[in-house]
Amino acid sequence: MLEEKPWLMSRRLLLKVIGGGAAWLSLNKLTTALAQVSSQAVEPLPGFTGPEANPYWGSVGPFVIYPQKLPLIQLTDRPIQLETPRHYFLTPFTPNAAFYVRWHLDEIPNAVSLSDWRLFLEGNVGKNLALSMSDLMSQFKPVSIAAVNQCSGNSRSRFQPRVPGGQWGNGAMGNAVFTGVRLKDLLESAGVRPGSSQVQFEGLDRGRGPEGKGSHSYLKSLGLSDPVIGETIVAYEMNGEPLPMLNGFPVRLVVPGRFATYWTKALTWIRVLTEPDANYWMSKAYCVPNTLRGNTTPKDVNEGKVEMIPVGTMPVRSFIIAPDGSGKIPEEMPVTVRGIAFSGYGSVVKVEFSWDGGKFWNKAELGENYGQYSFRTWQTTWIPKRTGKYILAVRATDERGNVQPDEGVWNPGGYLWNKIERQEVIVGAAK
Ligand SMILES: Nc1nc2c(c(=O)[nH]1)N[C@H]1C(S)=C(S)[C@@H](COP(=O)(O)O)O[C@H]1N2
Ligand SMILES: [Mo]
Repeated sequence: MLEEKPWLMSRRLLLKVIGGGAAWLSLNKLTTALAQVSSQAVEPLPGFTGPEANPYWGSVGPFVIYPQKLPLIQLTDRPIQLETPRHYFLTPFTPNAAFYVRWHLDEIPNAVSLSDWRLFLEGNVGKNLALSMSDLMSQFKPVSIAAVNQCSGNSRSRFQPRVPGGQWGNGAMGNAVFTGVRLKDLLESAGVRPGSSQVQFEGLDRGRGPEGKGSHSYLKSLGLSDPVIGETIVAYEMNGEPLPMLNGFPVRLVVPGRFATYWTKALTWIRVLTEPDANYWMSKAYCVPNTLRGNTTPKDVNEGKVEMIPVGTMPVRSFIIAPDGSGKIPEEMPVTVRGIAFSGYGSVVKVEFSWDGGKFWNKAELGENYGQYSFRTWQTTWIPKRTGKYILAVRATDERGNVQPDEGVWNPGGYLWNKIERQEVIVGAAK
């Protein structure tokens, strides 16, 4: 009598369940494929937690799924910090579901009932306002603007020596069309009284904040004489849809050209102040050295030589999105090199591409201009003539003549990185 082998049993059972040899064949293949997947999965993720700067385009972390979101790279879960993977930057607008997420406090709104919610205007105003969403949408003229939202700490993992804070790769940025009402119109409606200096913004999030810093809510302010006040909007739509909860539903501030620290999410209080705002988030966090490019050294910081000022406008940057170095490029094959560029100081007017690490530069073709605060796509065709390793590089110039430098910066907050980006690629024999 044949000895029953457990695997034969299960095979017979499976045949019975699935019914037929063809199914067995595909099941067999599937088992092989699964075995390959699991053997891949046991390989550890690459890391960058040593003294060296992160060499990868993005941050390194697990992919996680949060409500209304595609899988994004997790930096921390309390507070939530999620980075957008590189390939979402092939298009000028970043899908809402792929848009990066950054909060500072852990009690964030999970739901907001629009029947109860109001936007309050208070402080040194002629008349306090409590506006419902329908007031906002019906009493004020809607405006739309394409604008880049970038965290001041985007690319912080490049800093040498390393600095504390979320170790972002390049994906703490995104571009969207925001629709809402002008901050100026709201302020006019409430009536800003004489003697006012700044406007403060507060969202619904609460929490302990950094240990011992006494910062129960995230408060940011803009100077009333700052020209950006005229361009700032209170947005209730992002890419034609309500804002995702994690990106600030029901409304958020959009401060074109400025770093996202001012783009208050779940905005609920707009407060006109008579004194400059000295709260933790203005005077301690998000400050940069008052030097060229916000650059300094650990030594100067330690010796107390550095004057710190709130971070402001985003310097010019550009990125190579494809090719991403993950595959070998065949020799002599035309490659479309693609990416994005932006600057908080004005439209990007030139993007240059180099395939020799930055010795020779050639102008790339610019994509459509969606306004000076938007991502601008660029592309160029490159035909690698020889096999081997190449270092691709990209450099953008804005209308004010700002060009990306080939030096990094260093400051204790890990802000304002805008060094020329490089991408290594391998070109192999075509056959
Ligand atoms: N209410 C509130 N708004 C906030 C923050 C916050 O912690 N709370 N963080 C700011 C910072 S520093 C960043 S980088 C952006 C992130 O915007 P996003 O999550 O929509 O990408 O939100 C800004 N607005
Ligand atoms: Mo940020």
